[in-house]
Amino acid sequence: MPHVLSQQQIDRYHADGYLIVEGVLDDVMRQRMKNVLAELVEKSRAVASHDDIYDLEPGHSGGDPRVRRIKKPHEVDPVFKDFMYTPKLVGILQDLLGESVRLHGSKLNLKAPHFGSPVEWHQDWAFYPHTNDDILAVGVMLDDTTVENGAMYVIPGTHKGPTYDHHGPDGHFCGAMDPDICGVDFSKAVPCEGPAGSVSFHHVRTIHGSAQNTSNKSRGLLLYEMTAADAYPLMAVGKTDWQAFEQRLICGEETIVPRVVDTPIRMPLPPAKNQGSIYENQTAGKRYFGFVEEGGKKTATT
Ligand SMILES: O=C(O)CCC(=O)C(=O)O
Repeated sequence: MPHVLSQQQIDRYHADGYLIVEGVLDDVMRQRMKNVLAELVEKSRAVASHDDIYDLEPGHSGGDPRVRRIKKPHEVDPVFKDFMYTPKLVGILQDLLGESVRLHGSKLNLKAPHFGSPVEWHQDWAFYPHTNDDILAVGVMLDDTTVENGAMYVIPGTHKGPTYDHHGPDGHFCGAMDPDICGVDFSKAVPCEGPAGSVSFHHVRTIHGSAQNTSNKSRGLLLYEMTAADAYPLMAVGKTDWQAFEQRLICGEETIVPRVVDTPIRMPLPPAKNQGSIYENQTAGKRYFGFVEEGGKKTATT
């Protein structure tokens, strides 16, 4: 018996490679998150360049703080950790991934009104291949989310297709598909819209991306990458910090027996020249969502 979802929702996730569920994050916890976020943006005034917590938009300054991403929010404030263990979320994860689930990583992408950066088309699988692909990203909508304020788009069914090349012209990984040569029909993309508190779940192989925020409303998307506990990361072979790995078990049983499934894999190697975040990685690739020059710096736009 499923824990939270209906069998129809579970079947739809497996058929389309994504699912949106409303009302997973309650308003009290969401407000706590928004308050923490406002404080973090305020504190970023003292930060001049990307660091372990902040990924900054081009044009960021002490007088005009522009934060693009909070890195590893579950390590930055307990509210982002607490949410991972809320019964409704855990039940949905078990319905989609099986009884034992591990956190791979987290991030909080902010899209401020008017300038919030786009994210180019990609598959998360290209960044972190594992021994099996029972892996998904949880996208928690901290604001009412629409196309206008930069909703993430997914292309249904692409989780059953190939793993695309995410390398740039120089042969290095760049974390983005080349929109001109990949042959994907981007007109099939659908936006993950929903009222604040809704959560999208997209399969690790589903192609997705998002445009610039052109509205006057902010869009916060809190992302958790969750894996079946028996999916082992290929890039970490031989250098797994076991204690940290074990501590990321969200529910169920630990295992040291990886389940190995034949899936299309490309390693993200040689590594991206521009390190730090997907935004930095993608500056080396071609754009679908575009670029403008602002204050002598390149920034992305639709
Ligand atoms: O923030 C978004 O709209 C997309 C995020 C994403 O795909 C990523 O950070 O990998």
